[in-house]
Amino acid sequence: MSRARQRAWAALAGLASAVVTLGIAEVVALIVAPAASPLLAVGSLVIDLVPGWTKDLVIALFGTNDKLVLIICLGVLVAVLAGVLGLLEYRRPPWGIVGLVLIGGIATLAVTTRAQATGIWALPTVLGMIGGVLVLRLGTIRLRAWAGIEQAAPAPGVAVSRRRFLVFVGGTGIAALIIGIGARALNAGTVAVTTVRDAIRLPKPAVAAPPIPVGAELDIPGITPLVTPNDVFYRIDTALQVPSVDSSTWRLKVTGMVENEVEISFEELLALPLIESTVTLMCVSNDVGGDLAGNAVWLGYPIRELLARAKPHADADMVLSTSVDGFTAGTPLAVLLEPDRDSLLAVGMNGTPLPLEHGFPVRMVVPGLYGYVSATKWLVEMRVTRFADASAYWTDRGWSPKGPIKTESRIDVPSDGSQVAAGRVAIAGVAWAQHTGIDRVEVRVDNGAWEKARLATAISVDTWVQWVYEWEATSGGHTIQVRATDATGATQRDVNIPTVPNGAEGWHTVHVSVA
Ligand SMILES: Nc1nc2c(c(=O)[nH]1)N[C@H]1C(S)=C(S)[C@@H](COP(=O)(O)O)O[C@H]1N2
Ligand SMILES: [Mo]
Repeated sequence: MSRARQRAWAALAGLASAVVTLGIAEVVALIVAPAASPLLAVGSLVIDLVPGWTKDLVIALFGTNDKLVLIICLGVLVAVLAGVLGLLEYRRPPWGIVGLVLIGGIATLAVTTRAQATGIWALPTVLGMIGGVLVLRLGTIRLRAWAGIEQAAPAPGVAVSRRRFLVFVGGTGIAALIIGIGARALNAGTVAVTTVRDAIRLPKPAVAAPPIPVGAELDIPGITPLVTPNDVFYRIDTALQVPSVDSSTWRLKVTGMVENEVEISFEELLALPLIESTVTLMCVSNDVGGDLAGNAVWLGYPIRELLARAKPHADADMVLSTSVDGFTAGTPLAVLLEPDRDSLLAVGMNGTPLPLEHGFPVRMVVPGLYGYVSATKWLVEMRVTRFADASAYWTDRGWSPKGPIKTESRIDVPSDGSQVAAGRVAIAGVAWAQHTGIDRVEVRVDNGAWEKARLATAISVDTWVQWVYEWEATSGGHTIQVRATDATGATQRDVNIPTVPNGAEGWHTVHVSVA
């Protein structure tokens, strides 16, 4: 093979390694944080670093295409550098790899010094670089074998070693290109919607949530916080990638068995009198003692008001809500119409627009019903229909069509398997009977008598309530159990019912050893 040809193929191996680096980085960024893409970070760094006159010149020459020009320039730069690294690694290993790691290091710096970056933002670039190094090394080894510089014994024929090189470099390069472009497009969408979300100023509620009552939050280390901060709020959905829905083009349609179909934009929704309500959201997949539950102050428009405009037919009994990603939930129409239940088209969560993962721009929140039958995120349509005629996502997969939340109680402290010192120990946790309210929580130790726990003040019947029982712990191993009684007088039963098909039931039990 001629020298020129060898150089061209070496440059191609370099290019494949660069594409693999960036492709892996984009895919990892999807999971870690879309803004942690090295392409984006280096591009932004260039914008920050180039002297003012270059920027002015580019804008003067290309106008609003300035970003496109930057991206093309970056692409050309990446391609040239990649070719040079390929050549270097081919002629003088390991200098190509050293160069790649150096450039990757600079990109890592660019990513981790961006606003809001955390250490984990380095991951996409670092993992991408590892992939790139592998491709660069293996690609150039195969090229040397093909050119007859490096011979394995016994040497394969030229045709075989050529095919090995082309399949490896071509295959990894093309696969990474396709996957990388897809991931980049998704990342770009998320970053754009994040910008839109950051610019939103939520209106003041027409009816504010009453202040958290005094004595609602017990001062006990390790107990579940009364209101769950957004960043630790549990997340359950079927979306591999969080949908990016632009609130400025979002519309909600009310369709089906209604007299008037209704369509509403985000701006129109924000202009309506919004109410605030604190509601505990709960997943049907929550095991006894599990943590798939959270409590937030939601801002939204009552669903019954929107339905009143649409005027549902008398024989309808279900609202099938649909998410932009195709998820559906079937909610009893009667529940949504109840005048004293704050079923909301929520736009705000604990004082901010809904986080992307929690359904931005609009989701449903229905007090008293499990999320799978009521809490549709990224909501786009509400179709009024009948349970006899329609079924929702999880109903099609074996879960009950209806999902009222079951009464539960949970021991937060002491945790299962922990060690505590003898003497006064606070056994504490939360209990909930959404939209009914908790009347009593009882604790028993080692199958002894049930003792009444002290209930904190509840925010409302739609939220969990904290409780505590002061226990005189004696040394040895102990079993602690809890049960709650709701406001109708129904006590949690001593059963062991799994989550499928309509929610787990049983007494939460923990074992502790007292020193
Ligand atoms: N679009 C969409 N909405 C959804 C789901 C989903 O998979 N997709 N899951 C539901 C379920 S099962 C629950 S428990 C709640 C969880 O809401 P969260 O992730 O905000 O806690 O969202 C509901 N809304
Ligand atoms: Mo759920």
